[in-house]
Amino acid sequence: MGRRGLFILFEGCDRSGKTTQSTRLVEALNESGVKAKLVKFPDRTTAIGKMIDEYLTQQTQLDDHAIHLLFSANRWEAMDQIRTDLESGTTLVVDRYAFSGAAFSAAKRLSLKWCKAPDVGLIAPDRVFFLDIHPDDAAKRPGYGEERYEKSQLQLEVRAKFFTLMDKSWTVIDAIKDADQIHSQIMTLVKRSLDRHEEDPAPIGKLWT
Ligand code: NYM
Repeated sequence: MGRRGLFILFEGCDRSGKTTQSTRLVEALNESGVKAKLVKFPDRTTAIGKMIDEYLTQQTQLDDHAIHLLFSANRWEAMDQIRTDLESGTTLVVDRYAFSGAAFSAAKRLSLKWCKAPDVGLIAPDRVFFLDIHPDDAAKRPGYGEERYEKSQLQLEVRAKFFTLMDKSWTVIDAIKDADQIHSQIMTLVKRSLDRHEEDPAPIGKLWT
């Protein structure tokens, strides 16, 4: 059997360029012969995802704990597919994950320990790119402010929470740079991870265990 795929994650504050960079990375990997697929959280297409979308677009109100658990459930419902894809050799490029879950809810003053608990045991990412942008710069980007959470003070607190969640699998990328430059920086690092994985494959890990 061939090597499993890698789980590459993009995290960051709102409008930090995650969607642009994750989409470009998938395209570039596929073009270079590496089978890759984009996964996005929240996945707004499922029944749980629709509830999340209604909350984010301010059509409904929910208790902070309840929405936190829905975000987590939205990841758990995707685990079978994620495992199947990784095991079949597909590299997954994931746009947000449990770190967004913990950072956003903890910034709303829920305890970080409580916030992490429902996501313990999810499949762990192999490599995380944190697209770092100051909230004042993010606020200048198109579309900012339309959804819940897109406010500078909250984003500052979210950014601080992300920094407490980082470990050695994370790379902080200066997201104010030009998109092409960021893309080539990430592509170089991902190629290196793929080469290392080819020589010395690691088993699929479990998050926060
Ligand atoms: N968000 C995202 C959370 O609060 N918890 C989570 O677990 C996840 C995955 O939802 N402001 C927040 C972060 C964003 C918003 O993200 C939706 P996007 O990437 O704009 O669809």
